[in-house]
Amino acid sequence: MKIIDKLLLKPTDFKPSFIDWEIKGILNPGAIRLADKRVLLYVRVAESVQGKKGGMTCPIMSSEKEYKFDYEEISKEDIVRMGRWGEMYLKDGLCRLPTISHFKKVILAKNGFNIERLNDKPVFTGVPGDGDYGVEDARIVKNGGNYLMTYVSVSYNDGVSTSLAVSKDLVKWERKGIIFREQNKDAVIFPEKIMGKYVALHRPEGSFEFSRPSIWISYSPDLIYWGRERSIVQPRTNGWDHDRIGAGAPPIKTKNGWLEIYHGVIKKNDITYYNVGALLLDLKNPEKILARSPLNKPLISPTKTYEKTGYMNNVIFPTGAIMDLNGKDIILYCGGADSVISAKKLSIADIFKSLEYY
Ligand code: MAN
Repeated sequence: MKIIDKLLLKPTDFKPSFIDWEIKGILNPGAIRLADKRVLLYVRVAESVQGKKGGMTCPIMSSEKEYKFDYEEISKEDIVRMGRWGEMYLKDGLCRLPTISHFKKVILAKNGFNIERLNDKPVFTGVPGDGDYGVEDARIVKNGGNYLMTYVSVSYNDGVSTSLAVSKDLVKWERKGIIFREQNKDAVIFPEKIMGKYVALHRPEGSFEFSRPSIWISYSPDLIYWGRERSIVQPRTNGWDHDRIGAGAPPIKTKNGWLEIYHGVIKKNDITYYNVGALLLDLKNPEKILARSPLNKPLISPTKTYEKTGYMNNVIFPTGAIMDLNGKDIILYCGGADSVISAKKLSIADIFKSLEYY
């Protein structure tokens, strides 16, 4: 498959929020084409604060209005073990993150590849009760007259949930709170209602694991109350998407069906890989899977240096997709190794050719 790939953004392109903070990653952006055809990204900035005596300092949002924090000091003695992302599992059974994230705005030229403007000011952050420990992985879609943004909110009482914010102008966001409760990530909303309902894909996770984390569908009359849920796409035994999967970018409408770009995870010889694949869902009934990237052939694998090495090695994580102005290609915006953002242009015809049809 021919892919035009560009490393778009990296931590050194931005200034940390405070002088004693450090940017660990610029990753997993929401993307939307603006009315003037330029492209807006909401990039996730993950920052860390060095703790005292080898421990960790966890900032916790303390203000509705300003980017201001209280700090939880975590001493080395309190940490029982560290997770894959450096999450700290503490003696009292709770977990804390090594980074806190917010969104910054980037404007790209019409071609989706050239940076026109970077803004160091946070444009969307957690607030107390909605992302006390930050907001992550925006997915932005236009539905009717509204821009809808789903994002992971990591909160003191509500854990790792998915929240929704709605905007008319991509400037003022109205927070609607949690729409998919913990633990739930990778939620994307379709760009239009189907059979009179809003439709979302999301990825709940439980600790009582009968099944591996999969992509679920959910419907809503009003964007607030979601239901009629079921798992519609599952990880596959012996596939590149064996361990867990999650929706990537909001679905794109094509004449053949909804094109959904998703990520799949597999651990091989103790190394974890995040690959990218595609799904084609029926336009009228998105529960019906028409086609999928084959078991042995993801659409894109982490082969670039900036996907193989970084904060989390071997990760490509697509969260944004827009149509190229030629109407034939899509441009994906992906996190690379949880450290950087790349833009990748692929032809939709090539994607369709690569799929296995059911
Ligand atoms: C995982 C990773 C991190 C993220 C946390 C909390 O550990 O996806 O990037 O910060 O979950 O959502």
